[in-house]
Amino acid sequence: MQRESQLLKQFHWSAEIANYEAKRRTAERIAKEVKDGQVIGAGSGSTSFVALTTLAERAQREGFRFSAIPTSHEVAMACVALGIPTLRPMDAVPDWYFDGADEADPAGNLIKGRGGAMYQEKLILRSSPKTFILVDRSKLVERLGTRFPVPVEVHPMSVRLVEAELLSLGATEIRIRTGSGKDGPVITENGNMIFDVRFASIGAGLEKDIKSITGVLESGLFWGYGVEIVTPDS
Ligand code: ABF
Repeated sequence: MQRESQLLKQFHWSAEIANYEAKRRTAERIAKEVKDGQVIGAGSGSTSFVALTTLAERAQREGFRFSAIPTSHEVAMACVALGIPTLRPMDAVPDWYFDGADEADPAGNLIKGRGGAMYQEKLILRSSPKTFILVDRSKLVERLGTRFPVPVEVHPMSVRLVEAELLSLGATEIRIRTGSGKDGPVITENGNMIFDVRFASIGAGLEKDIKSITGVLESGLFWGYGVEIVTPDS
């Protein structure tokens, strides 16, 4: 028998979860979607973590199993701790996907990537026939960019080129994301850096323009993917 890992048994979300009750109510709305044997794309962030826990609880209570394709190492660890088998994006197509977001506009366009996992998140979203985006009312905005910048994942060799190209696309502020204290740049799971970019306006076409810059792996702008927005009271 496999030896139990104390470390994994102890794994839990690293910080207290803000607005837990609202996140839990949102999670309950999608927990009823999961069926025996399904493969589910599992997003990152605290809302997704609550959703994953809620799904796992339902499966355990009702005696069925599902697998997850996690969008980050952090979510993969949560899956292991919750006893949910994991697959990689190249192993399977998800039946559906859930994730959080930083901003959602009335058309369901999104800014994501505060956790730096937007490449994996977009890969799984685009592979999935159905996506639920779980947000509280504070994430609903009239125009994207109201509160959050657009994260852009950049190969370190290309920072100078990408900066220049982003400015020519109308960027008004570009910051390299850094860790807290004296830490250097945040490095993603793909070995890249993140620019947090403000634009005077964000519209259709910007996502593709950003993506076409040599050295950009992906951005946290999700435009026109037809996601279903789920709120605690929707
Ligand atoms: C992921 O988690 C990211 O795309 C997004 O930035 C973040 C949202 O986290 P939380 O649910 O904790 O606000 O969905």
